[in-house]
Amino acid sequence: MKFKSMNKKITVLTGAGFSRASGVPTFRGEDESLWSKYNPADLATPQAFSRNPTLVWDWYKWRIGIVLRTQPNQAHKVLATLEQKNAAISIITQNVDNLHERAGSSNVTHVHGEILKARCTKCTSFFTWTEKKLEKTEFIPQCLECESFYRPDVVWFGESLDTKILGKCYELLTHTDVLIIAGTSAIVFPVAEFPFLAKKYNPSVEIFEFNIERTPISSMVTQTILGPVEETLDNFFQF
Ligand code: BJW
Ligand code: ZN
Repeated sequence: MKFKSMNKKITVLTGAGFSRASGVPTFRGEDESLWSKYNPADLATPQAFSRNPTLVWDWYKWRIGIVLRTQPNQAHKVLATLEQKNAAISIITQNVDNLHERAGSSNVTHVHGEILKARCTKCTSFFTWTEKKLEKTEFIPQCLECESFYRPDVVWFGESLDTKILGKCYELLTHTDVLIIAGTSAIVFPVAEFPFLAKKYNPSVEIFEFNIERTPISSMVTQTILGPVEETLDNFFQF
């Protein structure tokens, strides 16, 4: 199928499958996925961090290393090219990597935070991870201003999403002509509600899902395009 992007507002919602071809592990599904090897309750909750910050930071440092050393794939590049060609495109990503930005997309909203950023658990201090900093940081990173621990600047289970960021998402979702949902299992709330919200506000919104398998939202979208998104997205748009 060839989709003409001219004069249409496009919102793209991406998930872990979008970065899979770049070597960033997904959370669910395949044997190598994070939650088939690790328990999220031990690593991705505020309680896990209070109990064992060293364990949590060791796991995040491993994942930060993967993100620092990887490159955007063809799917990231397709979205950046669309923007270059003046398509009205906005990206909402659940991904904590920065691969959309590194491919050249500028309108990117991170709903679950950014793994390359760390923020102080007490004050407003934060920093960005680099390869050098990762190499030098042996223990839990600690704030120079107030001596508290830093934590990864991501959204853990049981934590609320930033209200300003959610507001931006609602604005995009309720004013879009086309919603592309790619590489997400669509089971984590509140993001899992986004396609329903878009359809509620605009019943004629066109929703295209890109995934290697069907998901809980497949029955409500206009069309599901099955296959690896790094291959199928390129063919979808008429440049
Ligand atoms: C390909 C491909 C290829 C592979 N091409 N496709 C209502 C009901 C029930 C529970 C809740 C509820 N409301 C809230 C909750 C609790 C919870 C939740 O939703 N739990 C569910 C598991 C049921 N939600 C929360 O806690 C959220 N907070 C919240 O709602 O606050 C208010 C509240 C709190 C408590 C109670 C009630 C209200 C916060 C959620 C934070 C999620 N955090 C994580 C970790 C981020 C940090 C980090 O990276 O470490 O975010 S979990 C993880 O899942 C990560 C992801 O962003 C998120 C979504 O995953 P995603 O992107 O969909 O990836 P996968 O791996 O699941 O799927 C990959 C897909 O790609 C698959 O479909 C593959 O087929 C496909 N694929 N290769 C195309 N090449
Ligand atoms: Zn501090």
